[in-house]
Amino acid sequence: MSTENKYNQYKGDMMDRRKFIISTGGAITSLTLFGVDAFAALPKLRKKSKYKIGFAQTESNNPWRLAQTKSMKDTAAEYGWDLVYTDAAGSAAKQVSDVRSMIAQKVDVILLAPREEKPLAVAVKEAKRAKIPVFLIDRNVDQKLAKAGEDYVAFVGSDFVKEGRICGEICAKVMNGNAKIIELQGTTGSSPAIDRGKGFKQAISSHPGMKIVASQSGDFARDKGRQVFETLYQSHPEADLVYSHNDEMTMGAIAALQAAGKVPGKDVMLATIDGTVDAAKAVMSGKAIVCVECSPKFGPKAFELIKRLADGEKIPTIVGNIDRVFTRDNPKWVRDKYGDLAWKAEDYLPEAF
Ligand code: GYE
Repeated sequence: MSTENKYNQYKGDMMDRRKFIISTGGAITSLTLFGVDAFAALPKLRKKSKYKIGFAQTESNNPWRLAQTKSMKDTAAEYGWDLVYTDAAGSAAKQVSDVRSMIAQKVDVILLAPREEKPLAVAVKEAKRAKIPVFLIDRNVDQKLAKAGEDYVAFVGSDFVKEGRICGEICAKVMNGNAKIIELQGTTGSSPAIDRGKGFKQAISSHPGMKIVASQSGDFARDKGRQVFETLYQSHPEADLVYSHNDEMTMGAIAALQAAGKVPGKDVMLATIDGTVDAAKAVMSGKAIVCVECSPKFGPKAFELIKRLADGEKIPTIVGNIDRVFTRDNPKWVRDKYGDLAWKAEDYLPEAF
C-alpha cells in the first residue's frame, strides 16, 4: 500500500474506532476488546540536553545499509548524543530482541528500520508500552498491526510505490510498451519489496505488451540477486528487461548477464532503485536505463525530528523523502514528466554512496 493510502486507511480506521467508542458509550470493558494500549497516547519525550538513542539496523551487507548507519553515527556524534547501535544480521527475530534490549537499557528514543512488515510490529508495541517513542526509519510495519501516530510516532522514508511506478513508466516508454520482464524482488515481507512491486505493476498495467515473465526475491543482496537472476534467465532467455528492487541486485544481474556473454543495456535493459555509486556508473555507461533514488542518509532528519518531538511539536505520521530520477542524458520527456527531480546520473555521482 502506498504511504498515502496507508495514511488514508489510518485516518479511516481512526474514524471507525471513534465511532465505536461513541456507539459503546466509551465503555471500558468494550475497549479492552482492542487492548487498552491501542488507545493510550503516544509516549512523550522529556526535554534534555543529551539523549540515548537506539538505532536498530537490519543488516550490514550492502552499501545502502552502511551509508545509513554512517549517517546515524555521524549525526549522533555531531549532536553529542549517545547511540546504542544494533545490527540484526538479516534476522527479523534478532531485530525484535535487539529492540527488547534497547527497552531494557532504557534508551530515550528508538529509531527502527524494520526488516519485515509483520514481525517487527510486536517490537513497536512493546516499546510503546515501555513509554519509549519509536520512529520507523526507511521501512514500515504492517498498518493492520501497528499504526503511525498511535503505536509509533512516524514513518520516515520514501514512497516506494512511487519509486516502482517511475521505474515502470520509464521502462514502458523506453521499451515502446513491449518487454519480457524479470523482476528481482527485495526481501520478502519488507515494505519496499511489497510497494516497489505494486508501483511497477500499476505503471505497466496500461501496457499489455509489458509482461513480467518471472519474479523472485534476491533479498536486496548482490550475490543472491546474481544467483537468482542467473536461474531465472536460464529458464527465460527471452527476457529483455530486468526490474530490480535495488541497485545491489541489479549489479548482481549485470554480472550474470556478462558471464552469459550478454551486453547489459543492449541485449537486456535494466531499471533499478537506490542511487549507489555503482548504479550511477551503470546508468552513465548505458548499462541501466534508469535509477530512482532512495537516499539512506537519514541521520539529520531523524535527529531533527527527535528535537521537535521533545519540543512538543506535533509530528506528521509520514515524513517523506523526495526521490530523484537518474538517466544518462536526462531527455526532455523525462524532464517534462519529473521536473526538478530529473537528473543526469553524472551530475548526481558526487553525492552517490
Ligand atoms: O532500497 C535497499 C536496502 O529499506 C529502502 O533496503 C530500504 C531498502 C533499500 O537494503 O537497498
